[in-house]
Amino acid sequence: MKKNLRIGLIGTGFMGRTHSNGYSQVAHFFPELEYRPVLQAVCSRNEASVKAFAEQWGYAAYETDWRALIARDDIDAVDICTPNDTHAEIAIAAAEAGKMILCEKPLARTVAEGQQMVDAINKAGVANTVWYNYRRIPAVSLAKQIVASGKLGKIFHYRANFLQDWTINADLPQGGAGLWRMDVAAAGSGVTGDLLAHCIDTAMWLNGAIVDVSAMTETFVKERMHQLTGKVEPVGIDDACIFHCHFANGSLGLFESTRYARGHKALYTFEINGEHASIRWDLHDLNRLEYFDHRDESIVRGWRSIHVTDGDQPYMGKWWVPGLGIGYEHSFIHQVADFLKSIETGAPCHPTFQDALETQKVCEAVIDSANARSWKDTGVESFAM
Ligand code: SOE
Repeated sequence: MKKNLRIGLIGTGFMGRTHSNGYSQVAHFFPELEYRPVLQAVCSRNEASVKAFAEQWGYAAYETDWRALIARDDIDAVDICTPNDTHAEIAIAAAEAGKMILCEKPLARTVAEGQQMVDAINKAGVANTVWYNYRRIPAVSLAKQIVASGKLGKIFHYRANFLQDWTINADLPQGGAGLWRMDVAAAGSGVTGDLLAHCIDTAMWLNGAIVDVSAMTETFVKERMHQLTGKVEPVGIDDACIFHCHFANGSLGLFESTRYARGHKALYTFEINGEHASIRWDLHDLNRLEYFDHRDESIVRGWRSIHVTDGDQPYMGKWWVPGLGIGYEHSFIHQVADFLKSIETGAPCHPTFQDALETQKVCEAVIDSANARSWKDTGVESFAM
């Protein structure tokens, strides 16, 4: 007999859909799990749209006030898919109500907010996770296995990019529904919290703590019309950010993110160079992991492209047959599966709020470094790998 995990989802945008799909699919592909998510209630301020969302995805009920959703005693886990400025308030209230919490990335706008969230979940002792979903793309999980096996040897370099081009138009307004990522009050930062946070989470998971950073940021369009006030207002987010850093293991890191790279929609790539071998990955070809091993016989030595679709590679035994790929949405299904498993075993589901707070510390040090034009220590002492 399966146990139900009754989900209360807050926020019905892009992420609300990816998570709902995760809950809907997980039992089909991970039938062995003891817990099964139940789409109990969804919440969003606009009644017509939340009602339509509930019908479309099969939620049993809907609310238009998140406090009402948290107050329901038929909800076990609260999933926060709202803009960043609401994460702390909702998460703290959910923890006080004894709910498990799944929170969209980044954890918060600032380290101070994130720390309050960590304190709240620690006090309540509730299960928690943050949706840094890219870890759970099978090729990225395979990269983790390869690094952990020591095949790369001593690591020298970690390099990552996350490039987009959707904000180049100077007439694009800032703020409000769909565009809150452009408003520093709602988002906390621009590409640093939205995109580099993903790269930092993956990087620290694969290569350990980032100890200090030197960054530069740029805001290419200085003023934009604010959708909520109707006025032209200064833009406070970073449109682009480049930083370099030291990892605790002695390797050097180089990171770049922008929303002004014409032609790139969501190009997340990373490369790791070690003493013996290197690996690289590209979100646009997400089923593949590139691997180069200097120890190969010289006449056949070269970059090999591993199609990560075999049953003995991470997560792939759950899907089709070898050779057939999966997509972006599967990373969320995998995170739901891992969260359900963690409830079963009592082990944490990484990245936890604490892990995401460490990522937040790096993001904040990056912004501080760019503003001060100087190196900043991150304060990250260790990272759960
Ligand atoms: C922004 O465009 C965005 O949707 C991020 O918010 C997501 O976290 C990233 O995965 C894709 O891009």
